[in-house]
Amino acid sequence: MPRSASALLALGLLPFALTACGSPEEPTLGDDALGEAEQTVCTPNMSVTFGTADNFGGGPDPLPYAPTAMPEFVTYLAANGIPASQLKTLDDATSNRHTVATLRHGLRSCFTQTPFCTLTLCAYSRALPTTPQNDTITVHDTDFGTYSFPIIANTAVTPALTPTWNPGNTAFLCMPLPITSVGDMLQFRMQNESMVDFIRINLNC
Ligand SMILES: [Ca+2]
Ligand SMILES: [Ca+2]
Repeated sequence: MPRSASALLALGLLPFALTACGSPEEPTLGDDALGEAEQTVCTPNMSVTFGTADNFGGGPDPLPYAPTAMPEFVTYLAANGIPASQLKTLDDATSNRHTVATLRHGLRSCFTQTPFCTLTLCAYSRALPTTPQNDTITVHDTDFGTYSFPIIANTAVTPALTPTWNPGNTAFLCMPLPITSVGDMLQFRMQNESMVDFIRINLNC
């Protein structure tokens, strides 16, 4: 029997906002990221927000595993040359650190029409000194109990997601995810001279 979002909520596995969404293009800097599920059934257009849309100001945002990510992913990164000392969480303006977040999106039971549904990940981000121009966003898949972290998306911020990415630039960076490769969770990593206010995953069917 597929786990419903309400069942996951009862288990405490949805510590974020779950709302129907409109256009995925614009951030909504409102009160929709306060950690309460407002919708518990699958609809054609849904979004899940991680962190608080507070214009980079209110950190640390409430995220599971902040200020890093789930321990198995932190261990994986360390084994691949990125020690925990180089990681940071949302709203952290420290340069030369990797923003990481574990995204327990709770949407998997809604992937009923794949590949007709599309999944998009957006990060409201700001470029920091000194060389953000070469920064990238990498997304790893993770299933409960199977802690391997295959990369399912890896995109340079510029020019793929925005034409320019110079210190002080702010943008809502959106990238498609290969929905058939997405399991229970995702691991987000943005390196290394950028900061992230909040992350949003949009499901459109
Ligand atoms: Ca950089
Ligand atoms: Ca924030």
